[in-house]
Amino acid sequence: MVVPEEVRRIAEDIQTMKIRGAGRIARAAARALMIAAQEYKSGGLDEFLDYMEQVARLLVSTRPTAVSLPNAVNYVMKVLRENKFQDIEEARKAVIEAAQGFIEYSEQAVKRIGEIGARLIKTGDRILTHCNSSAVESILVTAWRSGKRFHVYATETRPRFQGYITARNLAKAGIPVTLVPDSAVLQVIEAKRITRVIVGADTVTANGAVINKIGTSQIALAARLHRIPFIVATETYKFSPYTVVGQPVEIEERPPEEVLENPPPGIRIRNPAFDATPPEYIDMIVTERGIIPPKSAALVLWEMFRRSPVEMSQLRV
Ligand code: RUB
Repeated sequence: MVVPEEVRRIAEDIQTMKIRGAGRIARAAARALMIAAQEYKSGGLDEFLDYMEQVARLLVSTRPTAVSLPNAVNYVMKVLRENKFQDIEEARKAVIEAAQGFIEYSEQAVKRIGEIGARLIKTGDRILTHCNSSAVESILVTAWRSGKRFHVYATETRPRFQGYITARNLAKAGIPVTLVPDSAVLQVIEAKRITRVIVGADTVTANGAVINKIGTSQIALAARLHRIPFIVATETYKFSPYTVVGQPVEIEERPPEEVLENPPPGIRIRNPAFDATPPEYIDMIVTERGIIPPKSAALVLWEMFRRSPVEMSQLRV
């Protein structure tokens, strides 16, 4: 079965991080499934279902950490797995509707997080953020447009420098922003008297830990040291059903060349792309369904999936 060129390209773009950020990855995967369904030509219904499963596996294999990817894929594939269809046209239509539904929900969720999270921002705030999160940007831009005035400190976020994207986007929106090296975080928190930290998430576990860009947990420690609120902004499809029975989240290890192109002989390089911040260091999680304490993550998962913990953990990846 031939996977359409455009679908292969989306998978490759996720892998190579041309498409990046957990929300965008999820929407791109939903779109890829939609394109795959639209482009399918030959064969019968059973072949179509096999082919869609193959595309689903290809998409999920691109990056391992953000649960938004399998959650989005499973959301769309659920309609195929749980319904009986008369013919391919009916099945194709169901996939397209589910994918569009997911994308629309996701875009609305980011907007809603902006509205809910903006209420937490006050004029005079000095806010630190890490990496590039569309949920965080949504909060900052919404707050700014509502007339609140504040300053943002964005970390560079080595080795891929996603902080530059954040700084550029905020500057474009007219928000005063200062770019700082990752290693300057504690100094900046002290010297600039940072008032709150806001970061995004790739995965939220059932016990309320947040997996986000490497370096996030150090910033959480620094925030705790100075008693500064540490806020996470995330859509609920980044909550992981696989973690309800304690399944660990795989931390993506990226190529060493991202850290150093030509390391001198005898030097090994590690390049973990994410880390876990324990719930004790997180003050609140802003979702499209409201603000929750990290300890309520399991309740959100129950509301989303309505399955027993074991069933949830056995959902297809
Ligand atoms: C991106 C990252 C972002 C989250 C949330 O990592 O860690 O903080 O994905 O982003 P990478 P969003 O650049 O490796 O994908 O709020 O846009 O989903």
